[in-house]
Amino acid sequence: MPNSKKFNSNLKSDGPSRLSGHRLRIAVQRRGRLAKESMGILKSVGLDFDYHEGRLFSPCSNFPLELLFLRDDDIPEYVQDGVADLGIAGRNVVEEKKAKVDCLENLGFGACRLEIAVREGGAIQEITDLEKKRIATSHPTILTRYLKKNGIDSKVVEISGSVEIAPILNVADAVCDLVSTGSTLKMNGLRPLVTVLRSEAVLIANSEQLGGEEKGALIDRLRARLRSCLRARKMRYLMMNVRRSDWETLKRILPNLSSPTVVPLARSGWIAIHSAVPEEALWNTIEELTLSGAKDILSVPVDIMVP
Ligand code: PRT
Ligand code: ZN
Repeated sequence: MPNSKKFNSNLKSDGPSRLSGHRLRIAVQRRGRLAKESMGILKSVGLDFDYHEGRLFSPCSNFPLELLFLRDDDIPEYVQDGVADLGIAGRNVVEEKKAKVDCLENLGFGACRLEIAVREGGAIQEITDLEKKRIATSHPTILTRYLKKNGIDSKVVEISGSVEIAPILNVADAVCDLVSTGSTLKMNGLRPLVTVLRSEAVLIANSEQLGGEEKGALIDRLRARLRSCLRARKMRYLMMNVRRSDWETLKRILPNLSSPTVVPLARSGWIAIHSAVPEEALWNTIEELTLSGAKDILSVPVDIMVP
């Protein structure tokens, strides 16, 4: 990720009224796999806007920003050309379009892999077997770059959709397509051979195109909100009651990245502990805490985490 220093971080007089003449435009997918979550993440950072099918723009009522609804393939170029200041698109599309944009944040949704896949039980067993073979893909730029880097001389067959049926139609010997669950490959008698790219939705911007400090300050504000929400999504807030005498042992179980809050209880010799823990470690932590004497454990989701 490029760093944010290209943008102005000075927020000392950043009130929306002072910046009322400046409005950001963010391009998001109109409909498709990223549309709902793109709008969802913007709502989760407190932005209020309406979305109606068929609408091109939607203004935000409580932040100087408007949404521009596009096909995902067009988003990187529109951001590159300054039609939009920001965009949300799959990393695969950003790289495929070779857009001159900065990826500001990984957004934690739209995860998939661009995989080269081959016929189950077929002659192609390893990457070197792809030499002189035809590979169908809707990502010719990324595939060509990958083949060149690995010194493999294959023929790239560009296809715009339903890449997975190319081997059945004998249009290609292998495919290079996006995979999330893997069931489409399986249904078409294909198996993944190698991962060419890992992708997820990313927030993009073109810092060269941004005019003035004000837009930079608005982008900084939006990024800070997004980071607070993305950080929070990975955490849970744990509350529990413990004997004061058990606290030294229990302290070691709670991850040191969060400093726990200790509150005295009316019940003599007992304290309440509150602590944020990573969601991935939640159950192991709860089990360890229980074994070490913690009682009345509650876990609640966290919406926002500002360090
Ligand atoms: O209309 P528009 O041009 O805006 O949308 P689109 O139809 O071109 O794209 P869309 O909405 O299908 O995908 C948008 C983005 O979602 C992609 O660019 C990826 O970044 C991301 N994404 C995440 C995926 C998948 N997962 C995915 N599984 N995009 C496509 N697929 C397809 C894949 O091509 C294959 O056909 O799903 C199938 C495989 O899925 P599994 O679950 O069977 O493996
Ligand atoms: Zn598309």
